[in-house]
Amino acid sequence: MPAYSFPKDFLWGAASASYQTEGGAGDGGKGESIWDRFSHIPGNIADGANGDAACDFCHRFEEDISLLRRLGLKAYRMSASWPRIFPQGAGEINREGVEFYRRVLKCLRDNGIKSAVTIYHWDLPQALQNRGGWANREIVGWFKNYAEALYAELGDLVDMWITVNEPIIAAMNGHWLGEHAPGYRDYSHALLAAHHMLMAHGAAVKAYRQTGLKAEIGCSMNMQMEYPANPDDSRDVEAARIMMLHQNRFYLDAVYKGRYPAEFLDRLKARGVTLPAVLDGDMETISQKLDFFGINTYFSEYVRYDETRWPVFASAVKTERPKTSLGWELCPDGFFDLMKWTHDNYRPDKIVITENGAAGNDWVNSSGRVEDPGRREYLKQYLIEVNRAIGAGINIAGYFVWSFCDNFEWAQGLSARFGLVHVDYKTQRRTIKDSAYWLSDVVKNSGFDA
Ligand code: IFM
Repeated sequence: MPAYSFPKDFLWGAASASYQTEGGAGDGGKGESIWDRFSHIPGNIADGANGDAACDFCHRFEEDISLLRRLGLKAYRMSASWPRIFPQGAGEINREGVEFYRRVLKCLRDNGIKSAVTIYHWDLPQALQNRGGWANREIVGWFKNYAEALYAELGDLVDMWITVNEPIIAAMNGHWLGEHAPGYRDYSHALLAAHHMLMAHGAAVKAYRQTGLKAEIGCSMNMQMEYPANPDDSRDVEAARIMMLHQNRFYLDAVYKGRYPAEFLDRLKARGVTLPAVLDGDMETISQKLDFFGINTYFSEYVRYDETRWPVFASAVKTERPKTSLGWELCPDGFFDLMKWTHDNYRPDKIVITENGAAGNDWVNSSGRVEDPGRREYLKQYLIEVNRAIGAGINIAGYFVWSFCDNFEWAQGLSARFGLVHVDYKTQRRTIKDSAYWLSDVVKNSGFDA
């Protein structure tokens, strides 16, 4: 038995998302998304790339699925593109889009690979953005209709549903920090968007329960532990506490406790933030019972008090820990703390790690290999913590590496490579990286030695 062994039915997977991989930007009747618009504005993407072609998954999904099978992975997480299903966000459905996803899902099933479909992974139809996007409360209804269409059209082929991917990033990076589509810079606007995303999540779960479908449904939250940079400085200790509220508790309290943390809202209000209007029934909508809770996590943060960073007044500092190519710090012990904190505070029936992984500057060497020891070490260290969490009685049922293939990494463009599989964007040639071969052995042996 391996030193770190996992249950036989542990769900080993890899993840992806529509805009980051599909390409086919104008193909098959797809409408424009906010990312199509945003990525074409000069200066928005670090390397000037966009997702027009990405990994061309649209035309190469069979090859990708055969690689998943070759590696022995049990599950594939992908997202549906809202504007590929409803080019205008609502109204007439695009049959070609539906048929495309049916072909992909059938191919996964034929290869014995489970599908986890994210309903929203950030590519909002531009037509809905033109009507206010996530800041317009009507979006909850638009989203519910879109989710219901997916349940009806694809439900017989899907094994797991994920409603909204990382509401905090879509809301904050897109509406407060201006780094993601649609590119706004207004915290109050971002908080309103977050409230509507959580409502959309809840409305989609509620609608799902009416369908009679048996697949599991959950959400994926972007989370990380926030520690004080200097534990002896009371201002840093307070900054870390506020960042836990901002990053994690705002979302999890809403989903699991049916309320936003009052102390956080009071604090924001006192600092001039306009709070979202929370109407009767909103919190009930948000706090639907979930079949699993998805954690997406990459690093932990060490934060200090920062008087310039309104309205949270906290910012992260770098430590001496090893870093990935994006400067994200390896913090496996923080990953354990995060799983434990989630379990202790919210008691989800089941946790699935729906994203975890490392960016690298990977290339194919002269012998045709992609040597990525940094990623292998990252995966190993983080999986040791998953193993420890399972041993501590936390129900972690699966682990999805972000990402299956290198892909379009949002504001970082195509240069930050997260894949288990290298993609040459000029030729679309795929090369399995060394870390993927290692992971494949881990899956085969249900574990690994130190
Ligand atoms: O690429 C993203 C993904 O779309 C959402 N979670 C984080 C990943 C890495 O930044």
